[in-house]
Amino acid sequence: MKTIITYGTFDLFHFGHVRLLERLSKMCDQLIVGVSTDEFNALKGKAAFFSYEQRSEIINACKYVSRVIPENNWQQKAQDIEHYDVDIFAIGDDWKGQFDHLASQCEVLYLTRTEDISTTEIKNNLSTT
Ligand code: C2G
Repeated sequence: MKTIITYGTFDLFHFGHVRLLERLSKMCDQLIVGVSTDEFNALKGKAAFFSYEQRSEIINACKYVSRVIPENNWQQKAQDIEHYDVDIFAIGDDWKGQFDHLASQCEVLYLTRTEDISTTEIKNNLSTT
């Protein structure tokens, strides 16, 4: 069974997120998503509109996702890869090069981001209407 893991905040779930998860799901039998907790988001300097519980509920409802786990810190990826017997770590190419060190444990894949959509853009557009 081929397993892929990816991580993110996934706030205001949008088609950019969906297309990433859809592409990944087609490459594996099991897609695990680490959703950033509110505490970890604070470390990332991000303030999500939806809470961790709400964002996790939304990701869990996505048909492309097999399992949702909390992302509590930067360091857990190595343990998660071992624990879940992950074949591929994947993330959008806005992170290109940042996780190459995981290549000692599994394949590392950076997928192209979807153009013209981001949680920040959504928030900015809504705040000006
Ligand atoms: N994404 C995308 N296209 C977009 C927006 C986002 O493909 N238009 C991808 C990102 O590249 C990422 C995932 O969707 O792989 C989640 O994006 P964010 O919620 O912004 O995640 P981020 O804050 O980058 O957190 O340890 C990794 C971090 O937790 C990643």
